[in-house]
Amino acid sequence: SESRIHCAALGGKIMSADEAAALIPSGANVGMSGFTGSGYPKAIPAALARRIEVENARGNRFRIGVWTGASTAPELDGALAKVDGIEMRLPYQSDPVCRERINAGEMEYIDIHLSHVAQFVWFGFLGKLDVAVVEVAGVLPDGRLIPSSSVGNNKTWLDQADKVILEVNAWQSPKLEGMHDIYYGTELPPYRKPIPLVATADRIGEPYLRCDPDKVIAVVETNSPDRNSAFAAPDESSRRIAGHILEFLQHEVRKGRLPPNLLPLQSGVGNIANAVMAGLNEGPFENLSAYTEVLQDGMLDMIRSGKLAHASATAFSLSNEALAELNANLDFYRERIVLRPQEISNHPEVIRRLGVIAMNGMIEADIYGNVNSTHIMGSKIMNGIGGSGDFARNAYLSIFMTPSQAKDGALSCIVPMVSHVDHTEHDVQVLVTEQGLADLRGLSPRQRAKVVIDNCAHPDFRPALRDYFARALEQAPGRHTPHLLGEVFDWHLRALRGERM
Ligand code: 0RQ
Repeated sequence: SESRIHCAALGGKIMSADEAAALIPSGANVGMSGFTGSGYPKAIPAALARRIEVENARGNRFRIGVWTGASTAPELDGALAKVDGIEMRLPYQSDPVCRERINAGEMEYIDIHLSHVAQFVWFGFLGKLDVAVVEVAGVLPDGRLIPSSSVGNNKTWLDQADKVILEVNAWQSPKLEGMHDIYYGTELPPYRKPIPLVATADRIGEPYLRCDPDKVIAVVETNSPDRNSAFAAPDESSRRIAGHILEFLQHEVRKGRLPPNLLPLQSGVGNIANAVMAGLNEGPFENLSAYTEVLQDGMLDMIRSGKLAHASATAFSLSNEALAELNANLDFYRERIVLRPQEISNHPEVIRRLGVIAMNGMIEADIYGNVNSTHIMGSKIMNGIGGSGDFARNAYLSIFMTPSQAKDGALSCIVPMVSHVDHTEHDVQVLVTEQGLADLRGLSPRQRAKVVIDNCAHPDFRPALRDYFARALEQAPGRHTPHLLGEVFDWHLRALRGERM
């Protein structure tokens, strides 16, 4: 097959994944590409894991820091976590092996807003980035890089790392060229300028990643697919959640608070988010746009049907079938999709300016509207905050959604007080479960509690929530946000004992 590496200076650095992995020292902070299962390096993490296993067997502790865009795949997070090769992981993961290590206290993990990562590295807040390992779709004669199926933090990794290792993946479509928009205008304070992006389709940068060829120490050729995320057909609960959201958006249009084609949509990961997109695809709205971080199957369907005129994201997260559809029609999709660095896709300034409608999943919400997106029973991490905070805080409308119950009805996802807070009551405007939708705008805490219990809680848990709230109103020392501190976590404590909440 024809080589994707058109730069003579880099052609001489082609080697095997094992040879490249041997160039990464223990203790290094490694910035890897990858975002929600796309565009991650396919060969070097596994080679590194093999090397780590050998070193560990010899009694030499070998661990690295792994920084990424967001979640990756079993071949990266899973392989390195399995051999206990990760000292520090940031800013987001969703791998079962990784999660187990973190929750066992065997791996450090920092859960960071995705828009913060690049600037924290530039500010020097996270220490030195030693090596970048970045998957690309090709190399131009002058050394510039054609980005892969995600952009994530790659620009920052390539700029900040002392050494760069490239994986050139021939499996990625060459037609990705031209889809990306890499913005190089982010100066550091106090020299920052406004980001000149005023519509989702705007291109403000260039289609390639810059890379100093002198810093490249290895180039590895691969030919491997991205991890696929299979989506379940929307279940009854997801369809009802989607239905409530659609009805609400139509209501907002009638009230004149949203234009007929809405405002740019952001949608999180998972089956509920996908169901909402499926609902919108059948719904009455036309000429929609998206300013989001992950582009799932549902949005691709909407682009194909013409409902969604344009989408801006930082990565794809597609099923096998959707990926095949994308790659077969890239000329069509390239006109309608732009992939940006995550510091731009998730930038508070841009999200606020565009007036994004943010829709994200949650683990639990409390009666006053605080949201927990990350922790099971207050201490066990699930995935991470990801981009949900970037969007929720700055959105025109911030919507959080979940089924009203978890674990076959043993747990209520509406509780007196969340066991961990990711999004405070100040950043949450709408809560949705299959039971209904709570519009919290303009409501005081006491008013919110009533609406959240009546509209969102499962009927089985409503009496206990009403009882708690009534007694808190009577007995709490303050009547603004009434709580009974002595019993507020009894719900979670019951669950931890294996009882029904
Ligand atoms: O656990 O798989 O062990 O049964 O939590 O729950 O219902 O499968 O929900 O896949 O939509 O994920 C918040 C995790 C929801 C996700 C979260 C248990 C439940 C199950 C998952 P099991 P579901 P989803 C942009 C936006 C943060 C990042 C984000 C997330 C598991 O949406 O990671 O928003 N969000 N990014 O059983 C105990 C409860 C529970 C519970 C659910 N109340 N108590 N366990 N579970 N509710 C994308 C990026 O940023 C990259």
